[in-house]
Amino acid sequence: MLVADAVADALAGLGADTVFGLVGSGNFHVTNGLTERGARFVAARHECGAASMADGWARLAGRPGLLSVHQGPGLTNALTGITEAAKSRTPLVVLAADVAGAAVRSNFRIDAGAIAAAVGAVPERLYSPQSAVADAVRAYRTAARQRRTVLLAMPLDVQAAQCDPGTVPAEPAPSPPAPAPEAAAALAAALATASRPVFVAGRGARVAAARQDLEELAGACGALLATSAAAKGLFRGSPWDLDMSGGFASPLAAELIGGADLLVGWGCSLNMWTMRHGALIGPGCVVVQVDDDDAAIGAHRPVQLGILGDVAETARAVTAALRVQPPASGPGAGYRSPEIRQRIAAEVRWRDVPYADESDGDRIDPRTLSIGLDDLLPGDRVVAVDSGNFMGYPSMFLSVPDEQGFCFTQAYQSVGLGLASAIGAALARPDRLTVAALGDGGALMGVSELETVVRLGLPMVIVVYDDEAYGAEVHHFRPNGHRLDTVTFPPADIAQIGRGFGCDGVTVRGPGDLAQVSRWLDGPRDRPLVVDAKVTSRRGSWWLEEAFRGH
Ligand SMILES: Cc1ncc(C[n+]2csc(CCOP(=O)(O)OP(=O)(O)O)c2C)c(N)n1
Ligand SMILES: [Mg+2]
Repeated sequence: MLVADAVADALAGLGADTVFGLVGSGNFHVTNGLTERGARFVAARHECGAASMADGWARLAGRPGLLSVHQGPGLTNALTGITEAAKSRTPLVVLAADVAGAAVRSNFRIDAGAIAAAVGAVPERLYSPQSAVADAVRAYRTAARQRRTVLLAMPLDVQAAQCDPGTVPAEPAPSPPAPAPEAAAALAAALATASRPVFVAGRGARVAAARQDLEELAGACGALLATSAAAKGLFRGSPWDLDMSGGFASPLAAELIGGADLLVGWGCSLNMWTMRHGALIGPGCVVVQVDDDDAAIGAHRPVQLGILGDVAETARAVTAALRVQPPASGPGAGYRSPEIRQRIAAEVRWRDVPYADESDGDRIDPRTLSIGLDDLLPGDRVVAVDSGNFMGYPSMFLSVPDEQGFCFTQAYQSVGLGLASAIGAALARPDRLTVAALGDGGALMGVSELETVVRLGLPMVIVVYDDEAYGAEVHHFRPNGHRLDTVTFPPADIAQIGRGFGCDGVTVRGPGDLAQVSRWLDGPRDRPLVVDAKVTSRRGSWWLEEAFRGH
């Protein structure tokens, strides 16, 4: 069998059924091999878009995504999306064609392994025709089991050779790691005596599907519940849900998290974003971190207790330990009181925080826009957000039904990945309406994938927070009186650009214009909708200052 076919065979046999990419001669056979074995191929218009589609898809499908690219420029074009996936621990296999070993002077030659290592991906390679199937299987299993982005370089000479396909040995997936019993007991003891415990659940809680176990434990010790942005929506519907911790926390959430005497990060790195550079950790607060990755514990801030273990396994073990030594204040007391419950119900949502609407007839206040959209768009939605000054508005004002309703590709803080990640998310969750929230800069950077949205017939709403600028830079530098002509642009008719690609396009300058969005929602939704929202930009967003402190 041809190695390219044998590799496709092995990957399909492991469950790979969706592959994103852009096909050149070097990845033609392996991509066709996958489709011949029943996989769906999604063609992107730029490799970076393909990478972000695979990333968004894998986040919501909960399985490794596949990305197929041509050697050389096909790979380098994809690098920003690959880097985001690697930093987010997205399980992803990059099928990257590579030049033949002897093609020393090929113009396509780059050091694929060095590139993978440089951006935090795992370098892998089809080393020989005989090892190719084992190499591909190892790449896929590393992605799936270690949640890594793996770059599988596929030299053309190896791909074109013959091999004995053999069989892929079945290997049951290892069980998630349980915590040491003493560590679980120590956390139970801390929770039993805490007066104001708060749980902050991150990506590790999301991938461990740990909601129920965490809620049970939180109920037993009276903890309030929050998430990092990566796990937004995890506790949706709980009366004790504070939504996101960090720069996007509402004033009440920040107050209650800041008042904790015990804070437990569950699969959450407690980084500068989630903890506002430590400002959300009150004086004397004890910090505990639970993670299945030893290196993550204490990496961003000192913790008094670190527990190595899977989030769900650990939550269950601590709940069991707490039964042996229940809280002195009685089960379920802790931070939970009728007054706090009432305040959370009335104040924790950003849309319930009073603000002075700055809409001026020509441009709409981004908060007013987001609240208006939150009212109009069906609740069963996925919100995918690009990077920029605008990014907090959709993140904070658009509610999501659960942790599968938010796609936040911000680990690399790159502008321009939002639309493509929304395409991946939409393909993973066709049962939901996908909303891509972009800035005008990110929208125009990733605009080639508008054709993909149209071609795939995705009923997507693409909202562009259009301030005709790289707003993040404008607001960062304007206060010091710098020249801003490098970061400001003349108006662009983004609705018309959308129509050019085959979308419906509407321009929103005030709340009344949102009726056009209602009409689209009431219609057949047979083409995507681009909403060019001309937003006010009198001031920088309040989370932006926080962000620039991290530069
Ligand atoms: C690929 C990339 N290039 C440049 C930057 C620096 N940068 C951060 S935010 C931003 C502005 C993005 O503009 P836009 O999408 O319109 O969002 P806005 O800030 O205006 O809300 C830029 C250029 C980046 N983060 N990523
Ligand atoms: Mg902008």
